[in-house]
Amino acid sequence: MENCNIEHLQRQEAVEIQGILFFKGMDDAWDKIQNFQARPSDIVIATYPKSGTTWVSEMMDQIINNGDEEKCKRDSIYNRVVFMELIMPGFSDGVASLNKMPSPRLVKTHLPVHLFPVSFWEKNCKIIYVARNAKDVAVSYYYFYQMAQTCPHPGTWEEFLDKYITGKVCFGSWHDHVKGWWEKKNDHRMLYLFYEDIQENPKRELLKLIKFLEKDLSEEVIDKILHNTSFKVMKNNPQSNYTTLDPSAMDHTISPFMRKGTTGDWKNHFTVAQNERFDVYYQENMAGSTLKFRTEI
Ligand code: PPS
Repeated sequence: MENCNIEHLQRQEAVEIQGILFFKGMDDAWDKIQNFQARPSDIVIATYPKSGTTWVSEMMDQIINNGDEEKCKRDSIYNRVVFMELIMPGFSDGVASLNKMPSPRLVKTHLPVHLFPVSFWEKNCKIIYVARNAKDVAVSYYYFYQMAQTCPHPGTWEEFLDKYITGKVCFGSWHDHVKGWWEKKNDHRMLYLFYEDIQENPKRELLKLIKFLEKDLSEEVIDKILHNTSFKVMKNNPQSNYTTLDPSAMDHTISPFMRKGTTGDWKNHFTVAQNERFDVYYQENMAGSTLKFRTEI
């Protein structure tokens, strides 16, 4: 991603690819995305938007750099962990950036599992998937749609929630995303984490990540990483809070990227009627799945 004025790219209509909405620009680059050439040492962070991507990305970069905080301040999070499929000419070309990057590369994706480039499976890359409960994601995504000017118009909260429930937001249905990746996890080198678990016990989840990445770090380094990836520290770190992007791309006066960082904020936004409708839809779509979420901790 580039720190430049992108007024010409603001509020474009989403484009539909194989029934799923994406940002304009990705349609023209679709073949390039699908043919992405992975390297065996690539480490992927896969998420549905607003599920803890930046949080876990920062942890991953800190882990592979042995907790060296100065090294981790070398660049903004979006250049350290590159959003592969974000291709918007004049603003971002994730594939081109990754092609130039030395190994080991940290790769961010929001693609649903069935649209993830096959090269990653063929090269047996390590994948970390992070999932967050659907209600908090809805709220976080709504604020993000307002502040991120590359998103289509969010409409009112009621309108946005309706689009979210029916999967008519960028990157498609939350249900399909979390279930799709969950079903894949036993066939592949994948660590499936939950935002709520990280919040409840960050050390326990960080240790899982360290083990998965086959690193051996001292207690002192682990504590340092925990400190540097806390919400408060990341919110005040320009290299992790997205304030290095031009305001024409993200307007933090509308809502900061590092907004609340909590579980249960949905209760401050859902009306009783919206919650009831959401629960009905949720039961229908999650019936039979072994995947369970917590909406409060
Ligand atoms: S994106 O745009 O999809 O990459 O967004 P993503 O990083 O997945 O999600 C952003 C939400 O994660 C919260 N966040 C954190 N929570 C707790 N601790 C830490 N360190 C942290 N870092 C980011 C961020 O505040 C967004 O959630 P909300 O609920 O909007 O605050």
